[in-house]
Amino acid sequence: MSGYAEQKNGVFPSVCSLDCPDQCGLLVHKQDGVIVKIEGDPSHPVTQGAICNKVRNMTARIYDEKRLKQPLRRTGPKGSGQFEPIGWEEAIRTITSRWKSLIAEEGPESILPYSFYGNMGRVNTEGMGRRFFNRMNASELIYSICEAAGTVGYGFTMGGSYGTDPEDTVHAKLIVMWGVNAVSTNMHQVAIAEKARKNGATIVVIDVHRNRTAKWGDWFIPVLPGTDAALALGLMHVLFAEELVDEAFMEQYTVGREELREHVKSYTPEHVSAITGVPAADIVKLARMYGGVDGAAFIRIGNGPQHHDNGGMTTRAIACLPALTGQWLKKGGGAIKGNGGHLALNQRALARPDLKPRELKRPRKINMNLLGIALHEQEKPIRSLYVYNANPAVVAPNADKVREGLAREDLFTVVHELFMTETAKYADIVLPATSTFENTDVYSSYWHHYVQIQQPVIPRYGESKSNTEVFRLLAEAMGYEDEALRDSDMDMIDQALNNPNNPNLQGMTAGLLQEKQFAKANVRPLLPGRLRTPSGRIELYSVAMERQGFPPMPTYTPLAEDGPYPFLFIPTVNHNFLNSTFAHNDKHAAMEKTPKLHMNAADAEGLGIRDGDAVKVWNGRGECELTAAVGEDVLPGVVVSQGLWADGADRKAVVNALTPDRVADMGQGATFFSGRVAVARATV
Ligand SMILES: Nc1nc2c(c(=O)[nH]1)N[C@H]1C(S)=C(S)[C@@H](COP(=O)(O)OP(=O)(O)OC[C@H]3O[C@@H](n4cnc5c(=O)[nH]c(N)nc54)[C@H](O)[C@@H]3O)O[C@H]1N2
Ligand SMILES: Nc1nc2c(c(=O)[nH]1)N[C@H]1C(S)=C(S)[C@@H](COP(=O)(O)OP(=O)(O)OC[C@H]3O[C@@H](n4cnc5c(=O)[nH]c(N)nc54)[C@H](O)[C@@H]3O)O[C@H]1N2
Ligand code: SF4
Ligand SMILES: [Mo]
Repeated sequence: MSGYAEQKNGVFPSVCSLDCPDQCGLLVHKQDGVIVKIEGDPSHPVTQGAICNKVRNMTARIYDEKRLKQPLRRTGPKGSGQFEPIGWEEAIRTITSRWKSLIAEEGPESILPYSFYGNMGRVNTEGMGRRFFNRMNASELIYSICEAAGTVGYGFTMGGSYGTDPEDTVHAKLIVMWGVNAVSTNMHQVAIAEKARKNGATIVVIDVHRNRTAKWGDWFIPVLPGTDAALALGLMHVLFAEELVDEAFMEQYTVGREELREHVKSYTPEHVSAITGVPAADIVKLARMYGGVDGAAFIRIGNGPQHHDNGGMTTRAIACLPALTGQWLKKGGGAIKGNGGHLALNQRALARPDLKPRELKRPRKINMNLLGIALHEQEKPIRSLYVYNANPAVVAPNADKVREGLAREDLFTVVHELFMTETAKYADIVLPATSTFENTDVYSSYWHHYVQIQQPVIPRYGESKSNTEVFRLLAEAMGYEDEALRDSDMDMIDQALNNPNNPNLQGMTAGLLQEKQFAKANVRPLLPGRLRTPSGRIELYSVAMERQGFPPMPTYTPLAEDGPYPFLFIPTVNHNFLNSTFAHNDKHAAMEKTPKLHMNAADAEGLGIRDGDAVKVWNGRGECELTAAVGEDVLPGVVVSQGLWADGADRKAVVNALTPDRVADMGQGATFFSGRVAVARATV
């Protein structure tokens, strides 16, 4: 091992573990055994020493006095946050004896693991935990809360999560930030775009909110929520009509161009303008810009288009644009929705689905977006929930339903956490988690092409343990004897990197990463070459979609009905938190000040709301109280909040109390941005 953790003083290489595309290389400065400073590693080729404000202030989180130090047992009502400390042995015994009787009485499906990427380390997210619950044959979770809809939609067009190498995008002459608040959520894409801008590139931002990214761009195009597929089709209409398409490229590398040419004829700029709220002249202008650019055009696709009822199809539609103008052969041209496919690790080796007992039938699958509904299931109730790397009471849709479920007396809940989150407050047993600076793990970005290693830089905090350590203890106490449940973290890193299905990782080993800290995967350009679509080409027309009951070509479908409320509600994430992470740290909360609701001045005036007023926001699912930010940053009829805050002592601030638990058109994805709300001044 590195031995960094034992050294009292020095500067040690590390990697940011947060669920952020940038996956920065870090340098951790230690004095007298504690971290005194975290900065960017200037030798990292993509992140180049720059890091965000969140992580520059990370020491405030690592050493926050509110961090959990020992296992706890609940003493008060669920949700009250009253606990008493217990020892690890007792905690593990309590959990496993409960599980043993549940398995005997109701079967392993009565137990549900719930996790996400609070820590992006592959071994701690996709390794031992998955192995353990596979061995148990517990209910399976469908990991759909983030980018599932768009991943499926983009995949129909492009064959998987494969996009442009972001390092190449410095050569682009047109950069479109499409429903991505990159200044806050992908700052190095912004840094690269800044360099491209110095070389003459224009930056266009398509969003529902004049946010930091919109203000930074050259041209902001406000669009009505959930209408981007229509906008993409309108652009295609103009590209075909004005012969701005690259026929030779389409002929060689796509299927369905003639069908698409015919199909988009009805999406005239006037028709699309009526749907999207974008003036027809702007649709024509953008299409001419995109089709006429002298050089490469690059589109960064964010969560905006995909966290909607129609998110899969919308992403699929946007993903067709680069093919129409032959961008995939230009250095820096194309698109990034997610680049996870390029760096795919050996998932099977990590999760070991083969550990499932053969004699048992495959367990049910539960969509994490429907946790609230699942916890209310009567017939085969979930009796135990094990939560790690996630905070569903705040981040999951229809959060009040989730919290009602968590409050069930007959649900045995274990939460492994660094902080007393809203979710942890409902636990029967809370286990303290290490921070990733205390762990060994491997990281592969879903945006850039580097793989990195994390070696412990500080000793464990209090009695905390990493996810993998806890699962090894649980496995032992359950009496599971499989060798795979005893593998070390380094063993799992080796197994994960050895992926015969991904030639890009050839030569990538734990040893190499220990020596170099990071290494670039050997990713070749997508074209020329065969894509992983059924035809091997970019699919403008998709037979696979047709077979699955979707329209085979990109199509605009309006959002679902969502009750008689006047505003479309877009609850996005914020600058100083990472989803709900940091919401519990006073320093980060203070940087963000207060949870706001952005609304149009005309709407505010009609309701007698002034800037800075406390407002109540509600619908049939729940309510919360935010501070009005009145102006011209959103279109009339739209309200936007930023940040996944916890409830305060005196006000409700969990925006997901309002969000729909419908699933998107594809991938059973989340529809956080397709809900409707009413707004009024809060009475004081
Ligand atoms: N600072 C910070 N960074 C983060 C995160 C964080 O919480 N904070 N979260 C991380 C995670 S897990 C992820 S997945 C990524 C997400 O990063 P982004 O993709 O940037 O996600 P959001 O900030 O939700 O941005 C979605 C944007 O889409 C806009 N939008 C909403 N609806 C629509 C629409 O219908 N059309 C269009 N065109 N725009 C729309 C919103 O106004 C918002 O600006 O960021 C990661 N990085
Ligand atoms: N309204 C609305 N809701 C959203 C979104 C949105 O844009 N709007 N975004 C959605 C998206 S894109 C995502 S990805 C999800 C994110 O959902 P989550 O992944 O649940 O997000 P976080 O709030 O970051 O919670 C992660 C938790 O894991 C804990 N943690 C960190 N490291 C470790 C570890 O090593 N071990 C253990 N046991 N715990 C650890 C952290 O302390 C934190 O409390 O939220 C979704 N929810
Ligand atoms: S949160 Fe993102 S930008 Fe900030 S340090 Fe981590 S990887 Fe870099
Ligand atoms: Mo996400």
